[in-house]
Amino acid sequence: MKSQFPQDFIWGTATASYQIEGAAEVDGRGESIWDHFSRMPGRVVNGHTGDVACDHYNRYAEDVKIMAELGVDAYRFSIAWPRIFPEGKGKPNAKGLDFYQRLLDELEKHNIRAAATLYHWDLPQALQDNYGGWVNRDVALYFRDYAAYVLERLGKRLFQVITINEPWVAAMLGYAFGVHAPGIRDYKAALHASHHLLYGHGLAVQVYRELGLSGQIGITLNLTPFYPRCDDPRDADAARIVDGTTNRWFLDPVLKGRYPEDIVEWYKSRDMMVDLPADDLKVIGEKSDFLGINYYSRGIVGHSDDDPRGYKQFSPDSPVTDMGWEVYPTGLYDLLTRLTRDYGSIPLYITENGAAYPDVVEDGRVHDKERTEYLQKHFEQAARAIADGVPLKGYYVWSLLDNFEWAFGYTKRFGIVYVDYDTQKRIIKDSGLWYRDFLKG
Ligand code: IFM
Repeated sequence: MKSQFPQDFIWGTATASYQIEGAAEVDGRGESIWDHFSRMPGRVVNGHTGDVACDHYNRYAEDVKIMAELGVDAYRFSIAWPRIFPEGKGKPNAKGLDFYQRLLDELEKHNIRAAATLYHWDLPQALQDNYGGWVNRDVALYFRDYAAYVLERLGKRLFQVITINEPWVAAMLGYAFGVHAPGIRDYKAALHASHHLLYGHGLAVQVYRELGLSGQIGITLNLTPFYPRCDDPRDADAARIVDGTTNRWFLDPVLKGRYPEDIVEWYKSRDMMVDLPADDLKVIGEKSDFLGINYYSRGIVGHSDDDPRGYKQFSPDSPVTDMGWEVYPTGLYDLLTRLTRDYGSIPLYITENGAAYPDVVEDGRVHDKERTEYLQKHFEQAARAIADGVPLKGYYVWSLLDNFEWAFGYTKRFGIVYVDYDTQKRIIKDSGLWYRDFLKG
């Protein structure tokens, strides 16, 4: 199947700083909103925190060696803002940056290309305490300064830079629904946050251009295709709204320089719209080199007279992963072809795709047949999309390691490498061995 992908296709794995690094108080790292949130009783399952996680901060060389054994071309990781600026701004912490230099040395030793995400949700707590976090426009400016500091020093070593990971999740789960850090429940605040995250993205793209860096920069969005429950036009309308608030609210400003008019009207009709400076859209729409897509599943939407939003999501009868997310590989094909149809030929990267299953170790092995099947079927749909003309350039499996799955703590395992959290021993799961063999062609 590998031969169905172009020769120069990039195959990789992905992780994020707070989910794997641990070493929360080492070498001058400041507190992040996730350190703070995970200590609040009842916010994370079992009170788990990222204090130790996979201890990747100390074991990064071993983890890079595993990637080399797998044979990946690239590694997508994220840089922890509070390691670089413990207070979010002001005085940088050289030791924090040194860690990423060491990681890059190791990757280069093994010929693995580096793709760095600048923001994967670990906002310095000081920016939450003193400014209200992403609700405040100034935080986007501090993000620009942090991005400039990192890109000036590491930019040449990164073949790909992802500005912000999943602004919908950061804004909505963090500021509207309160299930992620910082745990706020205020929809209007979340709309402001979404705008400032996008503004921060645009500012980072500008910095990248000013520095004359020759790699690629773009944003990663969590994109979910939504399908109407049946052919009732009211269901189609419901699916349009959910697609609009979740997908187009982020795609349109980045790729077309404007918010989707139907959704602006929908928010206005519900008195939920906020003032968003129109001038910012010029910055948000700065030309990106690629679009990163995190795809896990689809949604089924129908109209509802009982729900105040006027719609409801419905569960399918098909198999789901340990997250309760339907396994729906065709959705990836639908999504990729739709993006090319609606947004033109911008190069696409799947920056995350994978599945959580309740893995067990048997005789030193992890027989995660379902995860292997999940990956295989999604790869097939990606190949199908390429054959139909989609400019898909790379694919990062989420995740290299089992890790801290946010509000679910360590109870959900997404890795193609198993982590025994008591001993920190790593075991390449059968899915990882399958991926290795696939990469060998
Ligand atoms: O673990 C997360 C990741 O941090 C962002 N995208 C979705 C993954 C699975 O929930």
